[in-house]
Amino acid sequence: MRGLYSLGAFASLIAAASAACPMLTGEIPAGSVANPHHHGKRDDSNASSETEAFLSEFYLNDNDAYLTTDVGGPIEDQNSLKAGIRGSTLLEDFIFRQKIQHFDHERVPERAVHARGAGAHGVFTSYADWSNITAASFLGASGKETPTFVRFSTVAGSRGSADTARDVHGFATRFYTDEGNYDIVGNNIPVFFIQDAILFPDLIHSVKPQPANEIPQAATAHDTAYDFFGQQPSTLHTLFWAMAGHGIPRSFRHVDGFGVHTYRFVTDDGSSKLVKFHWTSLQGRASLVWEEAQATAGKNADFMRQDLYDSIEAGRYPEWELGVQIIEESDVLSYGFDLLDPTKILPVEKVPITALGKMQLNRNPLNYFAETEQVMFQPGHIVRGIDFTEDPLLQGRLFSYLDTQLNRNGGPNFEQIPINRPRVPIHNNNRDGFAQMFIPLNQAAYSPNTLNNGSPRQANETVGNGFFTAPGRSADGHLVRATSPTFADVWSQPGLFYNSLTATEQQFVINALRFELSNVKSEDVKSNFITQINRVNNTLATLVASAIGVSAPEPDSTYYHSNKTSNVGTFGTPLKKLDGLKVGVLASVNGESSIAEGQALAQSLAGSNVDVVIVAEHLTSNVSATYSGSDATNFDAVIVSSGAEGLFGPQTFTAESNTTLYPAGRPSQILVDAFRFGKPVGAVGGASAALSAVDISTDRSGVITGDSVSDDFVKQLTEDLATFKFLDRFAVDE
Ligand code: HDE
Repeated sequence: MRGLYSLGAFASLIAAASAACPMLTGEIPAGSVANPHHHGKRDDSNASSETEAFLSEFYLNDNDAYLTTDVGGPIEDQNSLKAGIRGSTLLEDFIFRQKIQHFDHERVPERAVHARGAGAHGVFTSYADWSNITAASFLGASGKETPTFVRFSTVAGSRGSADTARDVHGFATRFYTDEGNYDIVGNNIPVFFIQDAILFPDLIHSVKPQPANEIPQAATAHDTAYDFFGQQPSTLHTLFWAMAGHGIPRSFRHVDGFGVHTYRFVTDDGSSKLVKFHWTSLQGRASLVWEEAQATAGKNADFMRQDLYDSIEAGRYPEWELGVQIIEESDVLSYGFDLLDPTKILPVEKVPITALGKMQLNRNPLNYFAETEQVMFQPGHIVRGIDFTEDPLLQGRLFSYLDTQLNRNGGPNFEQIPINRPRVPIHNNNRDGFAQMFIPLNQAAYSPNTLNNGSPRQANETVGNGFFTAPGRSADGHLVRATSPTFADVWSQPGLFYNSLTATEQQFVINALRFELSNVKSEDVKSNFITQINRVNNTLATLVASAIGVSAPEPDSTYYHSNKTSNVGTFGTPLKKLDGLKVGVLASVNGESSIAEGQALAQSLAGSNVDVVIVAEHLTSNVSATYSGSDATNFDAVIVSSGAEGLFGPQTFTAESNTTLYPAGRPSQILVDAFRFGKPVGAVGGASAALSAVDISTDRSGVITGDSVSDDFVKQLTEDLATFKFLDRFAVDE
């Protein structure tokens, strides 16, 4: 029997929809729509073409078409129907009514959390046959490709909030495997704020804007958030990660991802192991600094979605390696904490990461709403070979995602939306509901049945591999409402994280907490929070307290230790790739070789996939940005080219040198801000006068000068871009 929910059924549906008016348009057959995004160096792997073939069934193309109503009637005039040329408009105008009505219903509820995000399609390739550790089919052969879709997000802000708000970042991945959809709904921080899902509404209510005035947007810097953090110290570990660079990444391409919970891998023969998932960015980790993130939010609220979109359009496909820490079931309590506790990391020194495969994101969505907004990730989307654990946070999530998605979609049929549909046929007895997209033919919609020859029947090894729960799992015990004593120590690991940061990164955490708490009004909330972080580290607590008018706390040393782990910061390790980084060349249309130097630099950096943006007073065929439209936040490094030096320094503020083309002092501001934000800066030839005009010493690290755009100059700039941030520009408390 043909798969009930096969593509064929959809093809005809879409053919009907896309032929705006066959009579008038001459028909647009389904599947004939060219993808306007065929360019770049997207690999033509099987999985990429599978995505193209699958999604193109649903494209709706308006090329060379006449307007119609939703039910297909041609529309020949776009004025509303009026009684007399000056009105009123008539209620009988169904064309008007339908158009306005559809518009009135365009919005669906945004996600309760993670409302702001950006997505992309990709391909996952397994490095090997991993059937020794999991029966998951997408990990079953070396080189096996599986289409994916990823959505990155912030958590607290609403859908229109700024990308660079300080926050945990979502990293949700869907694998369209040949045994159904599998989602890893993870974050860029490996731990979470709470240990029991029942506290999730409390956590989110506390970090969302204050109830009375809906202030502040996308920020934890307010009373309710710190009240909760101070009362619920399990939040501290995640909060510390968010206050460090992880809360303000340079881009989605520069974050790692984590499954957070411990999961299970199960083999065909039923043996299971515990695993923790890691996505490691092959671009490297990179972060903004706080002032830069704040400025970026104002200058370009779309900073991170733009970066992801542009990188993919340019064929610079970001990549991540998927790895797991593998732990014996019997070791669940062997590492000094409970692996079921999602507020803990398992240090890589204890269990290293085994790399399983690689994901490349290589295709932008063609319609934000249809794909990125309508993708519905669930921790419960699981496949054979992977299983849950008893982590009480995970258990609660298994309920929440489907539940909230029912609310967002008005019914259960959202799994039939193109971005959510598995790439395998669906057969079951689920029926009806709002917006059912199929026409089920089976008259015996129940099981067992004889009238449809027992179909659809249970999967087994001969007709399909069925999902199974790890046979070794068991559960018993008294019914209790309690937290396990193995979850009790919530202070040691924030300390482990903090100890493992460089001095400057520690200072960033201190400064971040000072900033956040200086926005808190309640003295009780401030001092309660200091009491909690004082259990982590007395120096940290004292330094934060000193800036917010709270007296220095006495040491509270029960949990103090000097243990460290590695690889938890965002600074200090050079980037692995420079793809998509931007160098701003501050030039002048009047400088003789100013623009030519920018072009030379562009040529030299093209091999590293670094973009050069030439900035000058006004646009020309060789100048792509103006001083009025530019800002240090647009660039990862800033170089002044020779002949532009006259635009820098105090003289910009004199009446003679003032110009209406850009705000007074803008070129200097870009240079100074780039330096303050820790970026490489430099000057060619006589433009070093620009550096001295703004008091930037050429002795400082990350300050590059040269007589010309020589090989040495380019080499230094390339190295400095990989260093990314020069931390000696930031003061540290002694
Ligand atoms: Fe989520 N989370 N979450 N979360 N979460 C949602 O589901 C929830 C948690 C994460 O790009 C919601 O469909 C509860 C941890 C991501 O579409 C909602 C708990 C982690 C996304 C929900 C958690 C996450 C969500 C809102 C505590 C990292 C966005 C819309 C038990 C491992 C996915 C939706 C996307 C979204 C509930 C905790 C990651 C309300 C109850 C831990 C990346 O169902």
